[in-house]
Amino acid sequence: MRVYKTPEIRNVAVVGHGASGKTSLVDALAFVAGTSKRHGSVKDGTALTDYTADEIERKYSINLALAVAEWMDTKINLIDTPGYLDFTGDTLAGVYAADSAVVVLSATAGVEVGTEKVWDYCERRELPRLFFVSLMDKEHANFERVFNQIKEQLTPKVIPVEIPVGEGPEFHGIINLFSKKAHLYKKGTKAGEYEEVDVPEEYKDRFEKYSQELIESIAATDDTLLERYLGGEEIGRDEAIAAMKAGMAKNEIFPLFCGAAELTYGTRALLNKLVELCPAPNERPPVEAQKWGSADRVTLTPDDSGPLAAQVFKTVSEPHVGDVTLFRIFSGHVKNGQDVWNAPREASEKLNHLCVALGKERSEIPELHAGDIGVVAKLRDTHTNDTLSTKDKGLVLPKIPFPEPVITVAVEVKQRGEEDKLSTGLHKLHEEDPTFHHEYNGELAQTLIRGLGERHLEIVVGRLARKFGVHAQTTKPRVAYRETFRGKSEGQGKHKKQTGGRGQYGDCWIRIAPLPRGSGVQFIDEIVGGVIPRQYIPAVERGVVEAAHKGPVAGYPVVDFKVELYDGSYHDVDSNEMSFKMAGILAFRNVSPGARPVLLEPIMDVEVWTPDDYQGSVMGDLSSRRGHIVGTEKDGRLTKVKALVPEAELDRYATTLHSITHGRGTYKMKFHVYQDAPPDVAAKVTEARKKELEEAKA
Ligand SMILES: Nc1nc2c(ncn2[C@@H]2O[C@H](COP(=O)(O)OP(=O)(O)OP(=O)(O)O)[C@@H](O)[C@H]2O)c(=O)[nH]1
Ligand SMILES: [Mg+2]
Repeated sequence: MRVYKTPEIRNVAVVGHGASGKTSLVDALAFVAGTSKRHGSVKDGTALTDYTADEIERKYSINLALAVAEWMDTKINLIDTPGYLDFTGDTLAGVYAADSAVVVLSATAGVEVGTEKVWDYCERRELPRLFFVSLMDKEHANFERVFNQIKEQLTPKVIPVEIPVGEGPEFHGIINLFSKKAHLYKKGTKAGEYEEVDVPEEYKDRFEKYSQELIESIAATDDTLLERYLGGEEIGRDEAIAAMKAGMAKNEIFPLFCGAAELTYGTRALLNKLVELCPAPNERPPVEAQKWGSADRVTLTPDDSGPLAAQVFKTVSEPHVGDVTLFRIFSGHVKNGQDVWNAPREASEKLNHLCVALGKERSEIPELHAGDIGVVAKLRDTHTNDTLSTKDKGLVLPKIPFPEPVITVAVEVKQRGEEDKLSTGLHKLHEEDPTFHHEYNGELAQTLIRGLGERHLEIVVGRLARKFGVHAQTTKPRVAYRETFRGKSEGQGKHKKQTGGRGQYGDCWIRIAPLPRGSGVQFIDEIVGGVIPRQYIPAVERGVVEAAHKGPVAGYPVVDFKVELYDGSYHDVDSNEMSFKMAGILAFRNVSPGARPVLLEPIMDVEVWTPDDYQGSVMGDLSSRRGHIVGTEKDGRLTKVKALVPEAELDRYATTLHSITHGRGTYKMKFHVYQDAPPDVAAKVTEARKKELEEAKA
């Protein structure tokens, strides 16, 4: 592959709902352009950008992946992104690396949840976009319906540039409104070849209607053009294309194309338009970066002579290769073998074997110009969302705002002794995928993993086995219950041992009383007359505090109470700190059961955003989880439901919400307060805990 200059580059993210045909489209575009020598297919596991073992097995995209279509002396960098919301972090990364996007829709399913999601991502970046309605050959395909859905649900500024000839199994051609010609495809077309004919008689009316709409929409984006159009002047093809490109750059117009990627129908016209309508990197607004080590900001344009700033938007770890880094150059240029600098990590890196990627194939390239996308393996300390610059001009680009995890599960190794391998593996996986998080929770004695959905975490566990040889299984995360007291109680703790030589003696009397929520543990020394010598009092406190880690109800930490130490006795020879600490432990154990101990459960503050249609089901479900609805309010197109729900009832809530709202609902939750658990819940938790502690002993 040759080296392309900045104006000859198009960075295009291919986005859309799951199974809308993105990967098939990317494969077809690269093949029809001749850059890829083989027409692959998702079904056979040979698609260019679905090449990992997980993807081949499951037949859907999990990772963002790159391909190239060289067309009209232009390099189109195609960024294939996953449609499933569990992998939406990669989709967002793709959008941030791109200068424009193709929004792919299925001709049978139309606008879906995932389409709305990627539309929002593109809006954030104000990316110029075009629509491609694929799968036009599928039974029940309906171009008009999809067009209307886009108009109503995404943008009124959508305008068809092509209309299909036939739909479903009859689909065999496309009328282009710019060229005023029809392209007819023969069965068995290999690489999008067509016969060009005049618009068929029976399509004349539709053609006229759509052509009229198209030219009016284009004219509406430009005042002088509009004037000429209204004055009855003809607007030429090149002029119309230029105006459309300018309108797209301002997000004032979104052209609509159609085809059947798998059959390669409609791919040539789309390639033409990606070159003609999508911006080169230098036609996009500049970006701001921060000078490392100072508060100064610099404005960067994709200029070869500018300071180097390249953003790592994806890291893949490949068997036998290690980490492969995908980056987009926002300013400056790089040469094969060049040294670069990762300022925040103070890491010097060498770009050995600088490459461009065509699916899993990588080919070495001598240099990459500003705005281009490249791939390099074996960087030592560079991860997703880092910026590569040079040592004399350390720069940091704004980070890609990856989504926060929505689901948490616990993970444990199947074989004892693999805990270290587990933690190393999880750490590596997080560096690869910033939407995946992990932590060890000492209190729960569990490793928790968080991600964007059950499918996401399932893939993570699979990768652990495949890449790091750690076989793990997921379990329910434990709940961090607490205990406290409702009443008062007092009594003694006495530790006395007489063994051979020197004995042990400590004796104390304490009073336990409840405190308001959030007060913690207070220890009050009320000893008078030296019945316990000063130096032993802190030891008693340590004993009490230690014993309170395991409460009388079910062995959970006890909170919000005070302990008054009011009496005791000592022995001149046998008393020491250890003995008084023991006395404190015993005192707590003796006295605490009498102070009406209760179990506290964590209550979460939950906010759910749902379309109105599902509001009733969402609220019903929250109530069935012992939730208390606090209120509802309108939030744009959605309704926000606020509720307080016990954490114990929220296990895998993301999955339920997804199914109740058909993927449209989202939620956030954070810890709110500890509250008395109802007696039946407390009884169950106590029972379960008893078993757990017994098992741990065994
Ligand atoms: N009939 C028909 N089927 C197609 C066409 N394009 C893709 N398909 C099939 O539709 C399914 C989904 O295609 P993909 O290309 O994997 O869709 P995707 O958008 O990449 O899906 P995700 O990666 O899950 O987001 C596969 O079974 C394809 O074989 C087409 O033009 N016509
Ligand atoms: Mg795909």
